Amino acid sequence: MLSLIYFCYVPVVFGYNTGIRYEDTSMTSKTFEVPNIGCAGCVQAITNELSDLEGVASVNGDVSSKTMHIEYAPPATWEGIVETLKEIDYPPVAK
Ligand SMILES: [Cu+2]
Repeated sequence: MLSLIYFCYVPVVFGYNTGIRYEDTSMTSKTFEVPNIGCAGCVQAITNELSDLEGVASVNGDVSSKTMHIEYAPPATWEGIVETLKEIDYPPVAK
């Protein structure tokens, strides 16, 4: 009986935690083009730099479309991300 209760509660607890996490962080996702992307190494360099920023949750890129996708929450800001991209010579353009 005890084990049955345990199994019933596990999904409830996980679902609850996930819900709270999404409410507390106002996650923003943005897709943008980086014309200077020329190969997978460029995407990797951008991914490494942006992943180092505090608040950045995920970075993905596609070489053929020269497109990056980022998910972030405070303290990361779009302005800060743009600033970082300019510093490493991969300025973004608005889609
Ligand atoms: Cu490259």
